[in-house]
Amino acid sequence: MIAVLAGGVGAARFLQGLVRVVDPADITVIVNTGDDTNLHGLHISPDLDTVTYTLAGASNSETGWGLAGESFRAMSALGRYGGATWFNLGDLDLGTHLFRTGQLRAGATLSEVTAAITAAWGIELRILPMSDDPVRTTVELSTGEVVEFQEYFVRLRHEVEIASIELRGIETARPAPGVLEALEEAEAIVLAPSNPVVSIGPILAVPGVRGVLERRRSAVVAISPIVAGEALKGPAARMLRELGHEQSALGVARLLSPVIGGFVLDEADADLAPGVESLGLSVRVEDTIMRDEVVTERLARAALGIAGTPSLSGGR
Ligand code: FO1
Repeated sequence: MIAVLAGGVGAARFLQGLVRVVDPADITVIVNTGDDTNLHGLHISPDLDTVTYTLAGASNSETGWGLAGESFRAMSALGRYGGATWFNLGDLDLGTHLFRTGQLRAGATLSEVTAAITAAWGIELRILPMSDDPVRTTVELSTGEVVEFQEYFVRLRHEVEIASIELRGIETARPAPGVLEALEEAEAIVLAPSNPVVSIGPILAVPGVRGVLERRRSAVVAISPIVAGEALKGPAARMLRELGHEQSALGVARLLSPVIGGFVLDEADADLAPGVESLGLSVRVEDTIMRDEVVTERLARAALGIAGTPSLSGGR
């Protein structure tokens, strides 16, 4: 079994390649819930939904989030009343939020709701939230103002400088059922190419998770979400810099080095390989720009190869 720590869009793209290499029934994805938010009385789990919709082949491929073929009639109706419309919830997407919110209110756990949603989409991989307890990533801007993650990412379009990140509720959050077992049993654990601070970070911060990865680091491999100093999507690069880390793939390797044994760099960063190796990590240099599923499949094989599971990666 392969375990994957996943955020949103980049992780979902990677998983599309992984399922071409590993039987989906042998994959457990542990998804960040720090991006979750409550809007209009609805509980929204963006990373869980992005992974689910993408693996169901139903996601909006331009944006990477939400559903293909969406309409936004409910949002325009909401706008009439002055409701918040900066977070675009499509009419079909609202079906997911209505179901999840109703189930949670009726006493179901986030894990139970997630299992129902992924089953309804016919997804074979096991998709687990990192925790069933509420964790909310908040961002302190350099102005001192503190905003919830989606306010920072969407309403402010992450065009503001940040001073710090806080994970509200993380101290009392328990790993969701199956999370620690999956991390203990996995032949390989892959940190998908997601934002190391606000996507991978919250998962590592769930009490109990970091300890397992530290102990099993030789089976853990990360794929750099930063190529030539930039993120392919989102604010990961500038967040690294603003939080005092080096804004490069080497900066990511350094940040993750206590919990990984291997690191996949993009070809553009081949010159950083010696620096990554000096952290005690084994390195693979690959094309990590996931423009299509062939590239993504090869990336998945490379990641599994470096984690010491060549058998699973098609005997590369
Ligand atoms: N991202 C945006 O940039 N603009 C949006 O209006 C937006 C709406 C949205 C609705 C549902 C959902 O699941 C995700 C949505 N996202 C939107 C993406 C989301 O903010 C990010 O994908 C994650 O939080 C970061 O990984």
